[in-house]
Amino acid sequence: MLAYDNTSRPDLTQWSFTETEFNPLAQGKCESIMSLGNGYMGLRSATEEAYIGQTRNLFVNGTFNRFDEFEVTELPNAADVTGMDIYIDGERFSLDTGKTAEYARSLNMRDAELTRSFVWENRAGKRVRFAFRRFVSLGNLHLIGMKAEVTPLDADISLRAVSGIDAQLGNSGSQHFHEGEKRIFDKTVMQLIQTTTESKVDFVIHAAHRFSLDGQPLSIEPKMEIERRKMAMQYGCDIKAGQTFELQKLASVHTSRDAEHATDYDLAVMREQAREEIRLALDAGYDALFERHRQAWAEVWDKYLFRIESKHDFDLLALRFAVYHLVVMTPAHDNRMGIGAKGLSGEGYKGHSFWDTEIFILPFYIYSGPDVARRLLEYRYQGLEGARRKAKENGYEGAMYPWEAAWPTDGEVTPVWGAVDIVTGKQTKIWSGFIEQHITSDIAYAVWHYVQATGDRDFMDRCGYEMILDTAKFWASRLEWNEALARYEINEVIGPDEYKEHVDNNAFTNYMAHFNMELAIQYYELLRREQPELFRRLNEQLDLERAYADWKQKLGRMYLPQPNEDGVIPQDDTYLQKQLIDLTKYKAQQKVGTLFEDYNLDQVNGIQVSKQADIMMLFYLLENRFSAHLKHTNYNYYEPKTLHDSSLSYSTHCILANDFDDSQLAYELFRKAAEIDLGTHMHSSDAGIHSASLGGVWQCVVMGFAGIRMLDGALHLNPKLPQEWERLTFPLYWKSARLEVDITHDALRISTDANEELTLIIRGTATSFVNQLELHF
Ligand code: IFM
Repeated sequence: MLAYDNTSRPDLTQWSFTETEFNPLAQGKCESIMSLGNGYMGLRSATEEAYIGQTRNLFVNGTFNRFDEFEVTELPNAADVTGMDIYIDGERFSLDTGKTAEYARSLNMRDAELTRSFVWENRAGKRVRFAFRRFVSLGNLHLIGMKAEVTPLDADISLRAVSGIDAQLGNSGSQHFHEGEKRIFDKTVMQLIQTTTESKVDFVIHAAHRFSLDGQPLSIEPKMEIERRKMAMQYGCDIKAGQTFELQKLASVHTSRDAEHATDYDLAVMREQAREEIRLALDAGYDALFERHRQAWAEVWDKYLFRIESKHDFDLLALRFAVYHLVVMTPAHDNRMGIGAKGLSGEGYKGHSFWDTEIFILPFYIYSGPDVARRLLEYRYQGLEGARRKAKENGYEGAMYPWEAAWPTDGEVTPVWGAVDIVTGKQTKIWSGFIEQHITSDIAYAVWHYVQATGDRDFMDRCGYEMILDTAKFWASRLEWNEALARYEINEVIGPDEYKEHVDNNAFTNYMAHFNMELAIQYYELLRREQPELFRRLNEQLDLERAYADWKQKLGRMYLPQPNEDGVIPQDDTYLQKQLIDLTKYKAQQKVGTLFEDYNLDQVNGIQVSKQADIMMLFYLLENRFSAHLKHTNYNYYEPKTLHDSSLSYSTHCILANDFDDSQLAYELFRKAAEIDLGTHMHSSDAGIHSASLGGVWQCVVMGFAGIRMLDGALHLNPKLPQEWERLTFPLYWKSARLEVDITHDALRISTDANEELTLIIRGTATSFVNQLELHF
């Protein structure tokens, strides 16, 4: 059970949510949605004591390893430092036994701290209050702080705690680490050094404890244990009724992938520095370390300062939840890393990056933290090497970005085999890595979007032109000439709607490829005219003059699907001829994917049913190429056939519903998007949170209800608050000026420190101002 209000901490209203009952059968939910992290590492919030059904995960961004040649590379699950077994009078504490009262596990997003407390009664009837706290530091990216307080309420107890570093875990059975080296220093500091088996990334993990009784420091002689892939310390203490015993555990993680070791790496130096760091952390203690972390988060919330005044407290909570996880999952510290489709909160999608980043998450950073947006695009720039290799291997030119990406130079890492085919009993083949190709133009689009909004010419010169020009080269080589129809086509693809495989002329793919080439033509001409030296260099590198002639020749003859007599744009060549079935049951489903309980993917391919926004995504990204009427007609055709089985679907539909002035529907769709992880479905997040959908929640608010859009290089605002809301305020970066936007039903106020005149298009009218703008509707 989840509660969204916080009665015991009114200061945390709309900042925290709580699990009010421990459910051993639904541990994945809170492990994921309450996961902690700092972009460097992500820690799933599994309980200290072990239960069947839990998943203990600690991922360090960028540390990909390939188990063997039959699997693709993935983020290895590092050794667990959070496990702790507590024995009361010899009985192992577990919520599976005895009685539990006053249970609450909360994520305080303001301070990024996980807390858990309850009163547990053991078999002998002794009641003990437990309180756990935990954070993954934003002040020091390598540090994890934990604290456990144990207070016997009505009788003395004897306590034993076993706590250590456990590397006996893996990723669903795959073990990514060599056994490694273990040592305990001064009966205090545990040190584990392990190396990944294929990528040879060294991990140095430390953990150490300190204790107090009723606030007085306590020294306890431990019993030490070292076993295979595991080490632990055992501590014992007698506690009188009413006394509080506190155990603090500080842990740290360093790897040879860390940016500071990129050029000058020496394991001996790293382990010594890390050991010194944990010693200092132990001296400082949880509270002091937490204070530094809390201040770092206060700066985050200052930077992304937004407010929603709504009839429903849930709405602001949901936006904060989205931003909390976006910060936790994003490697803002290192441009060699991307964002995983599940962030760093679970094994799902193996830590790989998809178009989720560029199309769903990047807009949040473009408009609220452009420095981070640039780093994410630099990651893709470094990925050009793998993208060029993929193009070559497939017989194309230029850069063909991988559908799933890991370390920048890895190239394509999409696995080949997936879920069971209910008809054949075999595994279903995952075709995305071969034929879901729109990612290439999605990345080019993102570069263009970023530079239009920020005006970052330096990024364009260093990376952006090359990315757009080389991706356009890929598309030109990818086009197929249809002699009978005298046009260029793109056949045999998967579009955004993954329920349609091996289709010809997916509208989204064709239009976006066309956009990519069109952009390349414009940039080619601009560079040639205005930056001859850069042009010369890129021309030499990419053979641009030949490519330009090719683009010019092909662009005008490219097939862009047009509306039929009913005004419906065919999603692909055959979609509109496929079978229509009654989808009522699946539209009303309580969990995603129920269609596959009745059909296999081959059969689904033959039905007019969609997984997610496809043409709708096209309307959103290239919105001024289509009329409002056409968009609405197509929405009415495709939405009833869309099961929103991908978490990427609701937010796009929400934004379009807003554009159609259906603000009630838009609000309902916003809620659905927000509830994918934060809602009460107890299994939707088992494999990790849904990164794209969290970016989508932010987009529902800013691109949807505030109506922000970048069109033809201008910033448009078309605010339409839902009836439930009174007010919306948020920061917005536009061409390096920071704006504070404040929207109510009858007014729009914008303020900025930039002393230059700004021109924005507000509800269709160009409006200029310096510093302040106030408009009443
Ligand atoms: O990128 C998405 C895709 O659109 C739908 N399936 C899941 C992927 C990762 O989130």
